[in-house]
Amino acid sequence: MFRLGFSTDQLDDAQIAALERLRIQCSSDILTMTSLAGSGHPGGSLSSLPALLLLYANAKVSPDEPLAADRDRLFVSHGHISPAMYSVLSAFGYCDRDESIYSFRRFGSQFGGHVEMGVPGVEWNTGNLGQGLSAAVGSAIGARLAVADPKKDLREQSGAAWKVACLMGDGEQQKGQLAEARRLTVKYGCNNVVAIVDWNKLQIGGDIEQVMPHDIAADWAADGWNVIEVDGHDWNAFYGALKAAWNNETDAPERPTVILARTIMSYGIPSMQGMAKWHGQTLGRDALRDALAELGGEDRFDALEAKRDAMPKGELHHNFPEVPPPKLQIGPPIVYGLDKKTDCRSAYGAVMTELADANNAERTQVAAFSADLEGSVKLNGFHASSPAGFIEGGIQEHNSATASGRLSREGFSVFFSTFGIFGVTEVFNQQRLNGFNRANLKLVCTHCGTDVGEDGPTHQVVDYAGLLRSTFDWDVYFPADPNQCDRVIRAIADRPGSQFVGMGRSKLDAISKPDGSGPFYDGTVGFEPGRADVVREGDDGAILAVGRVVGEAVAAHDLIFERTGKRIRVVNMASLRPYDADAIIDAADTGFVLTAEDHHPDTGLGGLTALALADAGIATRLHRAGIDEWPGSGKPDDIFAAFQLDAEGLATRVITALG
Ligand SMILES: Cc1ncc(C[n+]2csc(CCOP(=O)(O)OP(=O)(O)O)c2C)c(N)n1
Repeated sequence: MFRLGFSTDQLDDAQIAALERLRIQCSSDILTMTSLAGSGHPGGSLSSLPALLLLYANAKVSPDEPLAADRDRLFVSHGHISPAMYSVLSAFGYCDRDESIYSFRRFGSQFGGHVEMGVPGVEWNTGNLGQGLSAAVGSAIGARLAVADPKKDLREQSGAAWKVACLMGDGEQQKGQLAEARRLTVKYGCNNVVAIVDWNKLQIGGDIEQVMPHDIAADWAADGWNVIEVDGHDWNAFYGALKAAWNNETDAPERPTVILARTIMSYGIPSMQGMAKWHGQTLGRDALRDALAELGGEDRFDALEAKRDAMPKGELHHNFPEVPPPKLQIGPPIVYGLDKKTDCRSAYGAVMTELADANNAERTQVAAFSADLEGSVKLNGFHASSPAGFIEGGIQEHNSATASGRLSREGFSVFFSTFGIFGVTEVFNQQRLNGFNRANLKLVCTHCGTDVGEDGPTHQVVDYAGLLRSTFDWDVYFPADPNQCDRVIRAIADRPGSQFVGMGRSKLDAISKPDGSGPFYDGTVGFEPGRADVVREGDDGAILAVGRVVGEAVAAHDLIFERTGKRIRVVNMASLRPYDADAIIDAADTGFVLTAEDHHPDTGLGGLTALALADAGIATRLHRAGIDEWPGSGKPDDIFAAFQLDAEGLATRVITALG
């Protein structure tokens, strides 16, 4: 396998000839696979090839151990250049060359339309432009944390366990998330990052200056990066720039470096060069023959077409490698008594401080991102105990979502906390892709629902549980009180997968046992995803409640009994995914079900309950209480009363419904 490893200052003729041979092989593969698929992106793939070839020839990566802990991490952000990525990975021995060509974009193949981790050597699934650098900086922070003194702020330290590269498109530079990522990279001293822009001056719509005028070099420089411009088709010049950036042999070695590689779209095929239409258009059979002749490449279309046609019918699989979080010291629960109210976020903060104390003394294992809301999300204790592990990402939630998601695939337990409106709805696509990337992120959001103080509808997120439940990956939990919050956080701290925990801002009473002898969630009751808890027994009807409304439902249970003598079951549905279908079906046996939530009832617990009952073929009386129109500014208690979600309102709903 061809290898340089930055071992020479200058490439000699033999090395350049070897790189040229690889370029022609990969260019042929790019043209052939896109023609066979009848779709894909040849233009940017061809211009991005030199960067990819130099990266795989020099970085510390190996097909023998694609996930080696100390490998360099190579990210491709403009995921549409998957043909280039697959051709280079096959040339370097990561995957089967023929299969990458004939099965490209076929259902059931791991060689997906955009860069995907089913192919060994791919670090992160990309395709939605502008996110790759955020993943790269997440990885780079992991490399810094791996060698950092946990008791000192990362910014006061240097060193990194691995290098990170991120290759991007030039049209892609228009995305704002890139600026967020640039700033975080500089803030945390990640000079272990090398960014490369494939500066072919074209994007789908034509000239990048026509689509969106933008001084790319000035932007990177303004955010504190070293900027090197280079001819991306001059092997020695590009190699020299990459080596200088990689080894921090620049005038400002403490800074990360971006290489703006001037390239030509569809490089190597004169009849296609410099034409935007080849961004996403493929060649027919005859045109392919001509293009391969121009390139000097081998024409293998017919043989591979036969293999493509002989492929068995594909099966759905996303066989992405899992990288679980570390096993942690979790510690015993903190039990909150009935004598005083506590907000769930303070309970969260208390567990986080304990996790930091127990796990981050020698080296950082738990990290937490904030978005300029450290005090509000109660991460101050964690920050004080674990200065290195606390990452303040600023008001840059898109970047923080992706960066924290990626960091969670680097062997750390990673939390990201902000208000629900900013952690989910603001950045839904980033969270969706964290799920698709098999991240292990713990997204713990405070100020959920209408429980945000008096901030009003812009901040009252009542439409987010359904968003997360509509993905295929996210688990969704809403603790009912500070005790359950403590148990939930402990349960997920070292659990793999994407997990969301939502809570409000207010102080709450601990849910009591039915006889009032102590908290329902005492030290003996842990949290199990997918398990609902009957907190009050009853067979005259049932309230299924979630989050802060559970306490109101418990109080409603007493009011209803006092007024009618009826016993209404109250079920805490804290886990909305996975969810407890049996608890819902059992509740229907009572003949009347009221769902109650601080959320849009169509897309939260109410909708879920309707589906669960319909799936089970059960007809029952179902009422759904929730926030069923834009709420408004006001005290959470007043809003609850207005939407009949307080104890009185729930009791009235039930008594009226039961006649
Ligand atoms: C966030 C996002 N918006 C739009 C697209 C659709 N899209 C795919 S490629 C592309 C143009 C990218 O241009 P550039 O980065 O210059 O890549 P090149 O044309 O050089 O391959 C667009 C708009 C996308 N993938 N992601």
